[in-house]
Amino acid sequence: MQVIKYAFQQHGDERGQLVALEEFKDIPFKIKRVYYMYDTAQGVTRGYHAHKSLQQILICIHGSCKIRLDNGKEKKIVTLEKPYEGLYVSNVMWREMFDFSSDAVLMVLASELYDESDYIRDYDEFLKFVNSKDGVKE
Ligand code: T46
Repeated sequence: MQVIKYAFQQHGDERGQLVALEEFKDIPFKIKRVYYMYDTAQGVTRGYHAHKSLQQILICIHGSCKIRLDNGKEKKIVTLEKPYEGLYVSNVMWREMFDFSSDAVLMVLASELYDESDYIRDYDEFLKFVNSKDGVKE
């Protein structure tokens, strides 16, 4: 499994840092939605689902957290701890977010509007979806 972690350009000067993200330039899709999570209780794991179509970039703009990615065949854990790093999470990828620091703010740039019907929240159903896609040319 290939993990795509972007290091965004930082526009730094004596005043501090600034990161600018533009769709189709820094982000490989049109950004239709932005959401973020914070005040995550210690020990909590979020996610436990995949998406049929949604693509996202996860950026831990403050603090740190870990992301477990699972494509149905392989699992990888990625740490996000820098505000200029972005993790690309493709569709058909099971994700779990955990180990949030108490000050973590995890921001997500999403390719689609919120749509509950795009979620696969059952792991066995996810594996079936992965297998049904094998051999299908996209
Ligand atoms: C994902 C990971 C990284 C909305 O009303 N609009 C939204 O855009 C979102 C994302 C959520 N919600 C509501 C739905 C639930 O009642 O907010 C509540 C919490 O959502 P959820 O339990 O899905 O949150 P996470 O942290 O498990 O997952 C979220 C995203 O839903 C998901 O797409 O990939 O973050």
